[in-house]
Amino acid sequence: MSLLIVSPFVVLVLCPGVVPLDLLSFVLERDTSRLVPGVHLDQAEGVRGLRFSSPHLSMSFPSSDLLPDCHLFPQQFSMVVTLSVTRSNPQVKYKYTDRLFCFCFDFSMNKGLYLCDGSQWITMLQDHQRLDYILEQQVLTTSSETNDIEVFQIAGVGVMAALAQRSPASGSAVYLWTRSGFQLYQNISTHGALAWRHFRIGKRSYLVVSNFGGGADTSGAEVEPDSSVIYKWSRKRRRFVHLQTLHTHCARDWEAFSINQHTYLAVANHRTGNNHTIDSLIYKWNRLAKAFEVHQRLPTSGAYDWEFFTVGPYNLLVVANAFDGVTTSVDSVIYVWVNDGFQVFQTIKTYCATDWEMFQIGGRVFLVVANGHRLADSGHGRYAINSTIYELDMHARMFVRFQDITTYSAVDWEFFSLGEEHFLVVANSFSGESYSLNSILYRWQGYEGFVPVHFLPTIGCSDWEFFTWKGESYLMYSSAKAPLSKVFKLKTY
Ligand SMILES: [Ca+2]
Ligand SMILES: [Ca+2]
Ligand SMILES: [Ca+2]
Repeated sequence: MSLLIVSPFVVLVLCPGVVPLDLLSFVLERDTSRLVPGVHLDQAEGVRGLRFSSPHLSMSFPSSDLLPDCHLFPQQFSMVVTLSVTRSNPQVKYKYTDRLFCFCFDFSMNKGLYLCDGSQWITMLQDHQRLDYILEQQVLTTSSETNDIEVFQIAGVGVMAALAQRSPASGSAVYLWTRSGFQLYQNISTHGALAWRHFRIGKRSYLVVSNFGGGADTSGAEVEPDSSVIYKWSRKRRRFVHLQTLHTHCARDWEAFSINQHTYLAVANHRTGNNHTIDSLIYKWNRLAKAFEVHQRLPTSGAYDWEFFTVGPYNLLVVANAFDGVTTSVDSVIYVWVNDGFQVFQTIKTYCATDWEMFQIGGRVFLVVANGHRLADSGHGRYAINSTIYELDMHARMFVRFQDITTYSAVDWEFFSLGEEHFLVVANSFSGESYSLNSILYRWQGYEGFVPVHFLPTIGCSDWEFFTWKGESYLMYSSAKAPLSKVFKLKTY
């Protein structure tokens, strides 16, 4: 994770005579003769401070350089500083001690100011916005049906969305968010794209896409090998350029993560011809070769999704196994990183598992699985089945069932927070008869768990993505059955 100071509005007020400390000194005191670009000294009512007028990449550095014991950064945040104060601030009540405090000004997800005391985030100031209703903001006509969306940000460019599109003729589109919604930015040649993932190595942005090649012939043999392609964001050309091609097998998902400052990618190889019990691979970035190399092979059964997450010092990776060639009732596996590789931590019975989503509420850790369908003895599938939320039992050191939710061939769960409210939206893709059905938005209601609050009609829903931009929150869905995607604005009050 990299720390990037991005807010154009923050004025950090320091008491007279106090020099910038800790995190700020990292970026400000590299060359004390001059301030880094975008930072100006400011004086107001007897106090001197620093004004950040524009973000600058030279102010980024890995947060792990400074905070080895702080594992609790939210996924998105705007700024973390440490302050030395000798008197209490009227707005933010705290006293100076010799302990290291991290402050998080979060303008993206839970607007507010948070204090990390080394073990947890304490809310100091928070915008108490609540979800009112959902507005259709944009109907995006796409060149073909879409299997997956990846929404990400490129510094200095903005919010982008890469759509994994079915048609080999038109390839896949990367859109840029503008005042009038998503506009086509770059078209990338793909064939039967299944999934995109954005990731960073240091300050550089990358995208990886999985292509489903020719599939299999009647004997079940692969016609032409599938491949996944990694693209690098070229700051000069302001577009994605080819970096590396990897041989994959109907890869349904790519996951990116870093452990001990090394970058890894996990691919979910779904099948080779008709064979679903194959290996999925973990790749590691080789800094010298500037390429990914195979690091570990893990046996999977019709793998559909990888989800990486951390709990305290532990690095965990869970695979959604969908099908073993006979049944969809197979074990999905949670792995834990030990020494230099993943070992089995726990197995969980799933039914054509297509997605895992990890989220935290308070100090509680949850995993929710999207179960696609169960095969009956007749060979027909049952699509209205339970998808299950599991909670990590910290004492038993295992995930235990927390709540069952009926879903309809679920293919994706998306968790997000607005103010102090937490939500899950499920992509229901097929009722057993129709692809036109509601995706459902659930709100966290404590003891009751997640309760349905909004019903969103979709057609062949394949993915939901949440994103924020300039203080507004949005949801986007893609369709695997119609050439359209939709962006919704979350109206708050
Ligand atoms: Ca996605
Ligand atoms: Ca997932
Ligand atoms: Ca999603």
